[in-house]
Amino acid sequence: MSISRRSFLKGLLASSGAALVGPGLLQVAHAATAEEAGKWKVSGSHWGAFRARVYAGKVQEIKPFNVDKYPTDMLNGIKGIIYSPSRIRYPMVRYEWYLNRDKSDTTKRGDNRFIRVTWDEAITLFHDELERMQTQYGPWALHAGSTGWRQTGQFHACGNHMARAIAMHGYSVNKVGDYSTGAGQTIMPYVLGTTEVYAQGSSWPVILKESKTIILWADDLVKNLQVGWNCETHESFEYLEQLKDKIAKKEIRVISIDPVVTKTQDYLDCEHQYINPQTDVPFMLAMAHTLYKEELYDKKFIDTYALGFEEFVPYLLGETKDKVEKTPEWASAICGIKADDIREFARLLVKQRTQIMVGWSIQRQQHGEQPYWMAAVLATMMGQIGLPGGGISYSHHYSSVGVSSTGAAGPGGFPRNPDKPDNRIHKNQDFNGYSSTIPVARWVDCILEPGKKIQANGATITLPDVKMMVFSGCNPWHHHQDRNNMKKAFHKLETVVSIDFTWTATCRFSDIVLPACTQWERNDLDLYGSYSARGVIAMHKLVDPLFQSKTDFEIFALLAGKFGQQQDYTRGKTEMQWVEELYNDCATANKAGFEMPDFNTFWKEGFVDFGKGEDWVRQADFREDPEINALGTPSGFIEIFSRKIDRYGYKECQGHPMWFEKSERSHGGPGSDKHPIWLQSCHPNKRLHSQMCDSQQFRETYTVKGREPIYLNAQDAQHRGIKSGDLVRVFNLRGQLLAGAVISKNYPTGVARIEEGAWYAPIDESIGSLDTYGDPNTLTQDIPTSELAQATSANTCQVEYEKFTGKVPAVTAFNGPNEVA
Ligand SMILES: Nc1nc2c(c(=O)[nH]1)N[C@H]1C(S)=C(S)[C@@H](COP(=O)(O)OP(=O)(O)OC[C@H]3O[C@@H](n4cnc5c(=O)[nH]c(N)nc54)[C@H](O)[C@@H]3O)O[C@H]1N2
Ligand SMILES: Nc1nc2c(c(=O)[nH]1)N[C@H]1C(S)=C(S)[C@@H](COP(=O)(O)OP(=O)(O)OC[C@H]3O[C@@H](n4cnc5c(=O)[nH]c(N)nc54)[C@H](O)[C@@H]3O)O[C@H]1N2
Ligand SMILES: [Mo]
Repeated sequence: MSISRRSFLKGLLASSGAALVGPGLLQVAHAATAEEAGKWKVSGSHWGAFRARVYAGKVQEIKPFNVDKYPTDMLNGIKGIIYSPSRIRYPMVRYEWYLNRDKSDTTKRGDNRFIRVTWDEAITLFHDELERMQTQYGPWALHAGSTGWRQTGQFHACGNHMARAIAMHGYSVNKVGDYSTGAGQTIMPYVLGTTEVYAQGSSWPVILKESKTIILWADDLVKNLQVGWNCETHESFEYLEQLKDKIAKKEIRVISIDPVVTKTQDYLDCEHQYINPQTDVPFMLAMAHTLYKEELYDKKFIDTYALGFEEFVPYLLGETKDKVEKTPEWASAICGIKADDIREFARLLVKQRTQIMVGWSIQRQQHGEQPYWMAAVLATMMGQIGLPGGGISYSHHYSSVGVSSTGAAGPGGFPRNPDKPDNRIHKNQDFNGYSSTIPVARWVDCILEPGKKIQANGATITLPDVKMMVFSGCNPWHHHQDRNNMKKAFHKLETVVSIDFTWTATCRFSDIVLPACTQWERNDLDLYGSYSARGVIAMHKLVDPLFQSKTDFEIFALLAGKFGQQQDYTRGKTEMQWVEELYNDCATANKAGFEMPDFNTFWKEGFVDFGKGEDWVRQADFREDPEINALGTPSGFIEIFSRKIDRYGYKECQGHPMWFEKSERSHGGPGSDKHPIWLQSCHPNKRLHSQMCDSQQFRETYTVKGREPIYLNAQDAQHRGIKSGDLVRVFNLRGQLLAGAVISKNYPTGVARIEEGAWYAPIDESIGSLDTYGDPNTLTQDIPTSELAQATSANTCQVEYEKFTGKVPAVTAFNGPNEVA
């Protein structure tokens, strides 16, 4: 957290009033009629906070939480998660592995043949394998670090449970970064001084009041604000509604720069600037060129607040590097926007107060660092950074960013680290010359190319020889790229352990699978409103853990028990004692600004609401005094040129933003002769990644012939003899899948979308096997953004598709393991 943000929060705390406890929920409970038999309980999820009616030991009905005035229809998918046919019922072990352990035939991994074992045997096997890694190899052989979108709830945050238990046993390989913003969070500290992607943005009321133009750059707010990191209450949608109104009244112009007509554009009824995929940098460079040539840029702002413009301009003018002048004519041929339109757009940016909002998808492509850096340079030339309603943000589509924060502290979580690090069972910290920390998206490379040296953010990383992986709260057989490459890697792994509540493809490719329970089968608490810190919500256990599932807390306590440290792991406390303690700690932290009721009152009422925060303008303090409120960059100023990055000497991320051609690109780019269609794998409209894909009835509201939809352009489809509702085979040299055609006017020629998170469903475990449901990562490539971030490049992906005419295979994703008796 930057200093300015911290002092902002402090200010808020000092001026805020008392918290209120709402009576609404109890009234609802008392009002329950006979037809509504049962008890209303409060809980939540990434899709929204809610109340659930529980009767006869079953969740019967779900209604949005009081505060949530814009609930999403994904609440209709919740019951289907709890009662999914894919639920993991018992601890299971891969049959072939059960017989032969680390000598097992790993090419059979993924054949989905499993045998049921008792909890005690499963935990013993898990523990034995951890022991074997530490004694036979060393800490470099174990990677248990990959984390993802674990369910809401601070105490049960499953990554913490795994991390703590594993660390109490010994050291292991760690990771940095994440799949969401790997490139953005690495480049932006060099440029604007914070990750930007996880920073609170200017408040919506300020933007609505002051902005005359809003640029949505690859930014689908309406789709992506449906989910939040904490229990979401969708406060942003109130402002989106006001924005829609202002657009209709022509008070604000909103332009969406996107190859696709987004859900946001449809909702707001705003303008669209089409752009060829992956070519935002040429468009930005040409606008910078126009501002420079026409002397429309803010020289004074650059002089006062930025460094390195002199190093950048010669590149713009074609005097250095590629020796190409970045004229609108040059850019037009790449990005597909007419040169005159580029000039007009540039003039518009500086004509009046303009707020740029950048989404994250364009940094999830090869050289994803560049559009982020270049957008900051453009915003610097515009000179509006730090002004109300002006400047640039990289986070307004995420977790209620832009809803002003109350400044209240949220509840803490279960501790990730051991209380007594010296008590580790295995104290060996010798990584055998390998690096102990890797960039998160490079773990498959470790398995395939151990010992290889790569560059990452100024360091040299030696990829460790990983032999065992443990996954909890993440689904790498959804989130990682290039399934067939992953199969090759998994042939080399000795042991894979998965802890999940649903039988994902990751479980299918594991050796030991442990059934966790869902968040609705345990007691917890969480923040609601994410960045707004709107309140604290109780997450009442709705039903007991189904089948033999257990909470992650219980599972890892059992593991710690195997090495005699259960008491240290739990600190001798039960679930409810932990929940109460986290609540009380939170109340203490908020004492100065918000009075919170005692725990029992909170638990009975179900929530504590902190009210609304005060409006705020991002970077206003820096604008006011760049010396006192210096940015977190090496120089304290905006860095158009980064000496530090320049000194790394990287090829694909140099001292200032540049255009690099992609390894694959549509509209005449590399690879488009054989595979002309750009496949984007955006975030799902009706899921959170792979979560909820197993919610059967809800899934059936969007599938086509039981398959994941592929959204297609009409001309492209017609050209291939395809109609909406047809099954299509989508393929490239990396893989093939079946999907159901949905022709949509929102998609331009050369562009198709399959939403990420569709469950991987291969016919069998062989390499190249047809995916019967439609996971886009069957087709994506596993290459880094650059030597700087080493982040995922999922959106650099070309494919071809055809009508599927063969014998239609059944979908293999959702029926759990084939149990060997
Ligand atoms: N092609 C392509 N790939 C992408 C992306 C893309 O845009 N395109 N986006 C990337 C991004 S941004 C992200 S964030 C990742 C997301 O990748 P992940 O975070 O791995 O995706 P999820 O589907 O949310 O997987 C979470 C898993 O954890 C399990 N789980 C949830 N809660 C618990 C719990 O309490 N205990 C246990 N034991 N398990 C639990 C769920 O059942 C689920 O299987 O995907 C990345 N992959
Ligand atoms: N409903 C829902 N919401 C979510 C999530 C979810 O799974 N479901 N996941 C959450 C998470 S973990 C994350 S990381 C965020 C992801 O947030 P983002 O990464 O921002 O979201 P995406 O949906 O992948 O892409 C946003 C837009 O970028 C456009 N786009 C893609 N490539 C290009 C390009 O080359 N140029 C231009 N100009 N536009 C391009 C797409 O067409 C799309 O409209 O969303 C969060 N919100
Ligand atoms: Mo993400």
